[in-house]
Amino acid sequence: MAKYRIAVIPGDGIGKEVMPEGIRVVDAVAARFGIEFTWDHLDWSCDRYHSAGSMMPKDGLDGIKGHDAIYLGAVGWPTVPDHVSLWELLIPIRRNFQQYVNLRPVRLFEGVPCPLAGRPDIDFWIVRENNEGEYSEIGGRLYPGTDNEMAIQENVFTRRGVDRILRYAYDLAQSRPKKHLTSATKSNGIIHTMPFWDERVKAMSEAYPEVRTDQYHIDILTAHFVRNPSRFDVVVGSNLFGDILSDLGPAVTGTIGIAPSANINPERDFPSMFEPVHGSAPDIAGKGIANPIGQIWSGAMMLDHLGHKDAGQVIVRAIEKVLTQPELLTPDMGGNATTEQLGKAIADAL
Ligand code: GGG
Repeated sequence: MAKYRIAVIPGDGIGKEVMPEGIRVVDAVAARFGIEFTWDHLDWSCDRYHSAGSMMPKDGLDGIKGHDAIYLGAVGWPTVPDHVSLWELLIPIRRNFQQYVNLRPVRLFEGVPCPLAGRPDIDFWIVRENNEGEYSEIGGRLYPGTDNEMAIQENVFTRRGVDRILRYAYDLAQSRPKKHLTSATKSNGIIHTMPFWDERVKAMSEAYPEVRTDQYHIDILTAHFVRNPSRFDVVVGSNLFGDILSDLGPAVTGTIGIAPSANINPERDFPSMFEPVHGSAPDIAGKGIANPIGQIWSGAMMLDHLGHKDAGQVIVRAIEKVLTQPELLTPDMGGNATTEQLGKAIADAL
């Protein structure tokens, strides 16, 4: 029997509500496929920040580096500055474990109310660079409290970092029927890092002659996401652009609540991490109405990563089935179901 030890970080807000549903569904499919999961629950969160002074213990990463994967809910709460909660928890995990690929599927499911006319066929992947770029600690504040006060933030784009995310995105595009890659840029305004990004895209494209490459400035690209999302196949972007696009993509499919993500360490020398795209949603936290599908689908991506593609696909098919039943939709999809009702329905539909 395949056995896996998973570090579970429910985190904050609705992360604590959707995580039990993710575990319920993964455990249910695991039982069918003869897989055993041991879930090690960690209290790393803003609550811990208040009680113990930090989001996670100092030696926290050492404690989980031998786990097979990390299953995370959501991070952030209004009582802790967002840059503190992110830089003390999510970003150290992504960086120390070299999870440099953030893979985020965007799909319109039957049954989910879509704001776009004609319900276009939407089924593409966003590949977000996850370790460098605009998410950089290089910079500082000068002359605080004076009229000359300034904040400086450096972007970091390395050839190694850019090439490895482009290679991942091109490999993915090459494996898909449409073989189409779109690069997000802004080289007209950001005159050092973005022309460099574009140059590396051009160089990488030469190694993938079958893949059709195009590129758009991020501003018009967001417009195309809204006006014509079915044109996309694989979209690759820097850390910030990928983050923005991967909220916008699911939003045009009706709800960000269903969107999953995988923070992947492709070399597999450290655990990868699986988390919904959404955050802790303080506005609905505690009400039991959060959509658990982003968490559950992230569990399917975890199974896929661990080598159980079939088990992951069974979960996705159960999600497809349940979404066609209006009485099982949570409020973000226009229904009245609770987090638990939807999670249980997916487990029953496996
Ligand atoms: N489940 C994802 C989550 O909690 N995200 C919080 C957030 O602000 N993430 C920013 C990022 O992914 O860079």
